[in-house]
Amino acid sequence: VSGLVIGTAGHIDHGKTALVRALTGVDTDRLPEERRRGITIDLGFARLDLGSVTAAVVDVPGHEAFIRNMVAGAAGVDVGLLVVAADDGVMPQTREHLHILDLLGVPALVVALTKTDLVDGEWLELAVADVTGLLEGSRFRGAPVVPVSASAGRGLDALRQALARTAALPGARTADDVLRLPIDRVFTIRGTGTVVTGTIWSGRLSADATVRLLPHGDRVRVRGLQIHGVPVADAGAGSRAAVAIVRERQDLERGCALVEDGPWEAVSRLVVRARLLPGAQRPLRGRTRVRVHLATAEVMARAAPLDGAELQPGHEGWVELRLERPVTARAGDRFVLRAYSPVTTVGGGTVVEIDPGRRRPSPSAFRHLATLLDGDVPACVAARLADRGWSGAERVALAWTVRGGRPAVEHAVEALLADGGAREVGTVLFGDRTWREARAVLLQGADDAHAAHPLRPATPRLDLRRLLPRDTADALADAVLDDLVRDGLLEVRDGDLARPGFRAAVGPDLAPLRERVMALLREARLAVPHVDEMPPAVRDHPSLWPLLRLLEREGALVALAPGFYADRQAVAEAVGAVRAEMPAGQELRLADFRKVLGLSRKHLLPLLGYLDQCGVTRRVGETRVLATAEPAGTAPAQSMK
Ligand SMILES: Nc1nc2c(ncn2[C@@H]2O[C@H](COP(=O)(O)OP(=O)(O)OP(=O)(O)O)[C@@H](O)[C@H]2O)c(=O)[nH]1
Ligand SMILES: [Mg+2]
Repeated sequence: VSGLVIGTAGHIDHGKTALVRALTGVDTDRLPEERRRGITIDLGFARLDLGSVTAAVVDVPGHEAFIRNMVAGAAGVDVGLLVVAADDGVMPQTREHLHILDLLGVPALVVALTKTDLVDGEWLELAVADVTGLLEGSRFRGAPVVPVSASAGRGLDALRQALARTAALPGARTADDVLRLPIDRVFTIRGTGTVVTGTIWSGRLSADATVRLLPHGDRVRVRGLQIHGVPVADAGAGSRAAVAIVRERQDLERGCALVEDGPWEAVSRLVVRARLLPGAQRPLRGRTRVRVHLATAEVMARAAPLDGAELQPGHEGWVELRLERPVTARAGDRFVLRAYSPVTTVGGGTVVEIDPGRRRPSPSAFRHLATLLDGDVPACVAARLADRGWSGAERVALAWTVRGGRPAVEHAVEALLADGGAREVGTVLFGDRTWREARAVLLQGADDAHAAHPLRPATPRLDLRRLLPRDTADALADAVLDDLVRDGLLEVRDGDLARPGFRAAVGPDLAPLRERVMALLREARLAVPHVDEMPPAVRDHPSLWPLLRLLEREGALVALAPGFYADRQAVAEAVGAVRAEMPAGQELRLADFRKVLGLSRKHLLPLLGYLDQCGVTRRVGETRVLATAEPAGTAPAQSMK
C-alpha cells in the first residue's frame, strides 16, 4: 500500500513539534540536546492515523541554522503542514519554508494556525489575514487554514479532516516505478547491524531484496524491513521505511540512496531549469558556488547559466550544475539552491538532464531541454534517443533519465518501437534517425568499398563497422548490416558483405597487368616463380594480390602454395601425367615425380603439396602413393584458399 508523507514547516518555536505530539502522541524531539534546548534540531518521525489513510509525519526544525535538515525532510513530502503561531504571525522561516515547499514541488499544503489559546478573536482574524496574504502570492493560494491549539487540544479533528481531504487528491506515486529510497538517517542496532531510514519515493522494497547503494554503487542485501517499528514483507512508495542492510555503516550518511539493482549511477553534472527567488541577493553567474539540496543530499556545486551570462533574481533559466560530489538524481527531480554565504535559500528548480552531453548553448539545444522539461513523455523519450544519437540509450535507464515514471516511459518506448520511431538492439535503444543514418552510411560504405577494391568480391564486416562514428554502441553496426541483408540491399559472401549486383572484375586499367601475369605464368608452366621473384613492375603493383586472388577464384590460376600461382591448364596436365604415367599402389619418391614432371625440387615441392591437398596423392611417411584413380585430366575444380 502506498503511504502518504506529511511534512511540517514553519518558524522556530511556532509549535510544530507540539502539534505533531497532539496529533500522534509522539514526541519527535528525541535528541538530548533537543530536549535541553527545547528546539528541534534534526528530523523527527511519527505515524498519523487519518482514518482512510495512515500517514507518516516528518517533523522538521524551524531554526535557521538547521534549514539543511528541514530541506532533507521536506523533499519527497506529499503534503506540507505549515505551522504558524497565531500570536506571532508570519515570520522569516515561515516564508523561507514556504519557498522551499514550493521549490521542491510539494503538491499540497495545509496551514495550521496554532497557539490560538494565546490570542483573542480579533487577533486571530489578523493572523488569518496575514497567512492568507502570504499564500496569495504562491502556488498554494487557497490552501486550507485551520485554527488549532496544541496545548488546549482544539481544532485537531478539523486539522485531521483537512489533511485527509488533501491526501485524497490523486497522488503521483506508482508502485511499479523504479525503487528509490533517499536515506535520511543511518544507525547501528546491536544484533541487527546497519539500519538506514527514509521515505520510499517510488517503487517497492521487499524485506529480502538486493538493492544498489548510491553513490557507492555497491549491491547490498536487505535483511529486514520495518514501517513505524513493525516488520513488513514489503513496502511501497510513500512509506517511511527502516531498512536493515548487510553492509558496514562507516561511509553511509544522509544523502545516500537505495535504488533498484541495475545500472543507475550517481552523477556529478546536471542540467536544470533553475529559478532565482526575487529576494535573492545577487544574480547567478558562471561558476557561482552554491549549495544544492536534492532529495536528502546536500552538495556544493558550481552553477553556470547556459542561456546568458547571469541569471537575475526573480528569473528562471537553463543552468548547468557541476557538483563537487556525485548525487543520486532523476530527471524531473526538484531541488533547492542555497547561497554559499550567507546561507540563505536563493532558488531552486527541476532537474532536466542527469548526464548531459557536451553541447553548445544554441536555440536547438534549448528546444531540446524545453521538451525534456515540459513535453509529454513520448516526446521526452524521442528527444532523449535523438540526443543520444550513435551511443543509444540503455532501455532500463530511460526510467530515470527521462521524467514521468517508468510505466509512462515504458509505454512510450513500446509505442515508438511499434511505429518505427525507435529501434532496439540488445538492451540499447536508438532513435529512428540514427538508424536510418547508419543504414545510409553503411550502404554508401559498401559501394565505396567495391569501387576502391573492384577485384575483391565482398567487403569484410569489420571494414564497414568502422565507418560509423567512434562513440557508436558496438551492436548497432551489426544490427543495421543484418537488417540490410534481410532487406536484400547487401548479401553475405563467405562471411563478407557485398552489394547483390556487384561482381569483382578486372577493369580496363588492370587488364595489362592481368595479361602480363597470365603470360608469365603460362610460360613458366609448372616451374612457377614465387610472387617475390616476379619482375618488380608486377611484384610491386598494389593490385597484384587482389588480382591473383580474383584469377584464382575465376579458375584461371591455381594457388599451389603461398606465393606460388600456376596456370590452371599446366596444373591439369601435370595431374594427368602423374595419373597416367605413375604406377598406382606403389610408394613413390621425389625422384619418381621429378622423372615424370621434369621439375627441380624447388618447383616440385609446392606442386606435390597441392596434389596432396586436393587428393591426387597421399603422403605415406617420406613417400607418396597415388590416391584412387579418377579419369585422367580432371584437375580439381576449386583451388584451396
Ligand atoms: N500556549 C501554547 N503554547 C504552545 C502551543 N504549541 C506549542 N506551544 C509552546 O511553544 C513552544 C515551542 O513549541 P515547539 O513545538 O517546540 O515549537 P517548534 O515549532 O517545534 O520549534 P522548532 O522545532 O525548534 O522550530 C513550546 O514551549 C510549546 O510548549 C499551543 O498551542 N499553545
Ligand atoms: Mg520542533
